[in-house]
Amino acid sequence: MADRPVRAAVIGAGVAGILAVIELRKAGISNVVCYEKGDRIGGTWRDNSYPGIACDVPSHVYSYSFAPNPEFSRMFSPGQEIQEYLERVTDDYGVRPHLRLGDEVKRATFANGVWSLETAAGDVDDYEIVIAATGVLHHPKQPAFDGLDDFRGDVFHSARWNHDVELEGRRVGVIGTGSTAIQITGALVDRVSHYELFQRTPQWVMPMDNRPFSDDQKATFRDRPEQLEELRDFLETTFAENFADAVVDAESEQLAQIEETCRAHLYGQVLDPALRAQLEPDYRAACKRLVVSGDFYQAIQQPNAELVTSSIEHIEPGGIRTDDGRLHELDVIVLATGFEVDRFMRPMEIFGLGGRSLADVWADGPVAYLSVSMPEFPNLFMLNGPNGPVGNFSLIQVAEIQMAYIMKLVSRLQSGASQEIHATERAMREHEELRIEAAKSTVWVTGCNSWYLDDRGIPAAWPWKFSRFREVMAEPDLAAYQS
Ligand code: N01
Repeated sequence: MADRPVRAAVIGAGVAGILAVIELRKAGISNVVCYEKGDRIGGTWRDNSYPGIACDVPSHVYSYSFAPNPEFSRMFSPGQEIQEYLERVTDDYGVRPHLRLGDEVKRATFANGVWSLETAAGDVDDYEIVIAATGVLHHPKQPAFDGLDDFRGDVFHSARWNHDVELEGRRVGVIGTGSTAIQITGALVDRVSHYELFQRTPQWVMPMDNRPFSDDQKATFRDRPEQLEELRDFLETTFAENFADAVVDAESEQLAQIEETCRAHLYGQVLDPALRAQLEPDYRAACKRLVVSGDFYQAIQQPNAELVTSSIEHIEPGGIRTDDGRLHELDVIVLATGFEVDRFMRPMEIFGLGGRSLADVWADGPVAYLSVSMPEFPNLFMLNGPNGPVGNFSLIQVAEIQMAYIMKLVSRLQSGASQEIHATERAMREHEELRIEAAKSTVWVTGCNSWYLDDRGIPAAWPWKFSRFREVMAEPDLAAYQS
């Protein structure tokens, strides 16, 4: 019997949204609209253009399995290259005609078997299926520093870099020591007259050897795709075994090795005992999201660089006043202060069966069954949704695994085997209980504060090995679904 025609909406044209369009089309669904509030595709890679931006997951893993890219310049490629790669995939895989750029979805309401999506422009369109690919690190977090508005110089968030602001020869202060600030430090110190890094909490830094691929290597990848595939397999396996599996077992040997590597990195690179003491965390490596950098320690020791460890008291017209009474005079302040990580699809208003509101369901924090489905929100699926594998993972790889799973549910909708499919309340609750219990063995709860932790101090992440993620996501357990 022929599949019934279904219409699908994808919200967001970042790495996951582009993938969703490709996979829906591959399954014969041609009526696909991808809404993107920005004016370009790319998500994170469009929004983040700060100096030094690179992906610290190896590029050949941080790329689509079906679209290998022999041209990546380095093991860890710069952000611009990733954006270009995504633009190319968008063209090559026919995603472009499905895009509605600059079109923000404000509301989604489910009634009579269809989702009605309402955009900021006031358009309303109906779809049987909605894939939310709205990203995780999406809404910049701007702490309310007293006096920030009085600052005479320029100030902007790292994810909203103002490229009109001159940096050469100026005094620049960067607030934060997450992955972003560490990358900025390496790229900016040599360009500015004076550089200050405002650290609230020190970070463990994993060394990174980021040599370029030679022309010969790239030619081999081009001519012998099986070699590139082998490299990808190797990187995936080593990454999962040595890192992803280590962080979910705080007692693991691999984690001890990561800690040893980070400590040796610090002690090998920073010889001044006072500075080293300021840079040495008092919590376990990878408790916070592990920072990876080959140049941070050298950069922060440059004569024009300073690590500021006194707390920020307030900001005034001339700069940042710290609680030791000192005024740090600055021309530019960069807020590398992270993201509101619990937003996901919000602030979109989403109403499921019987007018059930997502805002109410998520009032105490975002929750979903296996990150992809929520009870009473039929035929709405999420990519990189709540409590999935985050952190030092390839979110492209994660999204591919989730999308393959979602497509198995979608095929039931296409065939008519199901009309409305959504996880049961019971399945979601049972999954949550197991997840919260398993999180107790992870390194994320060993005594640090991080964006992984939700308001209750529970890691909002997948707390098991990556192999378990693959196993569970291989085939939907239909008993966990109402359909
Ligand atoms: O943000 P963060 P990020 N006063 O939340 C500090 C991914 N990423 O943009 O640690 C003073 O990690 C805060 O201090 P503390 C990656 O997953 C990937 O750097 O909370 N300081 C912290 O130091 C990463 O984890 C790549 O004490 C304040 C910093 O701001 C995620 O994005 C590259 C403050 C925020 O760090 C987020 O990284 C870059 C305040 N009021 C990012 N509020 C890749 O390579 C916050 N801070 C793939």
